[in-house]
Amino acid sequence: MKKVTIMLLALASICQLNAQKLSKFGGLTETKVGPKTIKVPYLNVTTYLGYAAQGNEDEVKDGKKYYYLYLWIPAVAPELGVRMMSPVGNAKVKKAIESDEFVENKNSTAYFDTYITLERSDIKNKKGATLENIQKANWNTLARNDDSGEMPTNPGGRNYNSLLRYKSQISDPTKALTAGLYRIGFTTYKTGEVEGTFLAQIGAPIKLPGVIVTKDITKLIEQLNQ
Ligand SMILES: [Ca+2]
Repeated sequence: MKKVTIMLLALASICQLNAQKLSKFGGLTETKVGPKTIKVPYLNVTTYLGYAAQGNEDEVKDGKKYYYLYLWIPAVAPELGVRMMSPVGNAKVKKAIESDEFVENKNSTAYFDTYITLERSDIKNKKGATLENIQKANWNTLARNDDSGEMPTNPGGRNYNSLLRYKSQISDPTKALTAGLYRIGFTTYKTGEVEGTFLAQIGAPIKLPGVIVTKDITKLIEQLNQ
């Protein structure tokens, strides 16, 4: 009897871990592994752990509160992938950038239905990345996603987390993934409050040393000038 209980407990804890288990972040390139076709994992993956809460939104658009993560891409990328899930839960990730808000709220069980956009600005080099320029930059949405079946379900068992992949379109300078300032916009699908911990990952099929991900424009400028 005792053995059965221990086995059940072990099984339950495995299930709980699996609930938030993130698979490798695969890109658009596929390869055959035996009989299976798989998406080749991105070579460069940057992870950011954050916490969104009432009142710290960056913008309100169409009744939705938007939060932004600024992303500096140091070189031409053939493709970018972005995925986000909430809450962070038990997800295990190596070398994640932990924001102060996340560290202060890491035990929070609050989560939200994510919705992401990948946007590029008209700022293409470090010299142009001044506070004034960033505040008045023009942003062009390259891709967006609400719910992805490739992501772990939320604690309610729903497929509400997001994933997008975007291939550079070199023929059009406004759609090409050249070096410069990008941002990931996130909100909840529904209008209203956004609250909870979240994990955001940015993947690229090539090594991109010097990728910066931050919520703070001042920190971004500091890091660019280091
Ligand atoms: Ca969603």
